[in-house]
Amino acid sequence: MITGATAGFGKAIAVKFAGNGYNIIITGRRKERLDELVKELSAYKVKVLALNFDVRNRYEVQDTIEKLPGEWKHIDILVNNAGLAVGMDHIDKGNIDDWDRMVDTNVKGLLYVTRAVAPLMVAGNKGHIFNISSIAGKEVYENGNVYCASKHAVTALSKAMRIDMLKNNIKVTNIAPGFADTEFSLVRFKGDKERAKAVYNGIEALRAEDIADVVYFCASLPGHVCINDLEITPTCQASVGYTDRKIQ
Ligand code: NDP
Ligand code: 8X3
Repeated sequence: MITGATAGFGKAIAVKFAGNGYNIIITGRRKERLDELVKELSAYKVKVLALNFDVRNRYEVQDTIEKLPGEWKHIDILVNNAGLAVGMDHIDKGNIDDWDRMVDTNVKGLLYVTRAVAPLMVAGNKGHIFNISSIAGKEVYENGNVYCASKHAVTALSKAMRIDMLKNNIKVTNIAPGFADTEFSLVRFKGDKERAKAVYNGIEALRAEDIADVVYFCASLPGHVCINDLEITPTCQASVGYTDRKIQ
C-alpha cells in the first residue's frame, strides 16, 4: 500500500513493485490520476486497488481501511509517502494555512494511515513500514522551518514505530531523500513553474525512480535484515546547505 501514488516517488514506487509482481493498493486525492495509474499498471500481471482519500481526513482513512475487502487486508508493506511542502517564508511571515497543510498531511496524515494499517500487520506478526521523511527531517534550512519540523517528526516517528513494534516483527525504514525532481517544488510554490524549475538549476537531481529502487532494495532484503534509516542525495548535494550547482 502506497500513499500518494498519483505522482513522484509514490507513483514510481507503485510501478517498481508492480513490475516485480506485487499486488498494489494505490492512494491519492486525484481520482483521474489514480485511474490513469491503474491503466498503466495493468501491463503487469498484478492486482491493483485504487483508494481515493485524503490522508488528512482521519475518519475517511479509518473507514476506507476498515472496509478493505478481506484479500486486501493482508498488507505486507506500507509506504507512508503522501506529503508536501507549501510555501517558504521566514517564521515571522509564515502563512498559517500552509503550516496547517504541512502538519496535517506530513505528520497527522501519516499517523492516521499508520494507526489503521499497523494493527493488521501486528495481527499477522509481520510487516514493513516505510516512512518517506527527508533530508529536511535531519537538518533545517532557512525558510524551511515548518516543513523541516514536520519531517523531523517523521524521523522521530520512524524510530518510535520501530521500537513499539519490535516484538511484532515489523520493520520500519525511514527514507530521507535530498533534492528530487518531482512535482514537489511545483506544489511548494503553488504552481509557479519558473520558481519550481529554479530549485533544480544546475544540478542533476534524484529521479523518483531512484527512490523507488532504494525502497524496493530495502523491501527485498531477508527477513532478519532491517534498514532503519537511509539518507539519499544526488551526488552534487552533500547536505541541505551544500550543493554544487554548475551554473554558467
Ligand atoms: P509529489 O508532489 O510529486 O507527490 C506527492 C504525492 O503526495 C502525490 O501523489 C499527492 O497526491 C500525495 N498527497 C499530497 N497530499 C495528500 C493528501 N492530503 N492526501 C493524500 N495524498 C496526498 O512529491 P514527491 O513525490 O516528491 O513527494 C513524496 C514525499 O517525498 C513527500 O512526503 C515529500 O515531502 C517527500 N520528499 C520529497 C523530496 C523532493 O525533493 N521531491 C525530497 C525528500 C522528501 P494527490 O495530490 O493526488 O493527493
Ligand atoms: C524535500 C527536500 O531539501 O527541498 O524534502 O526540503 S528539501
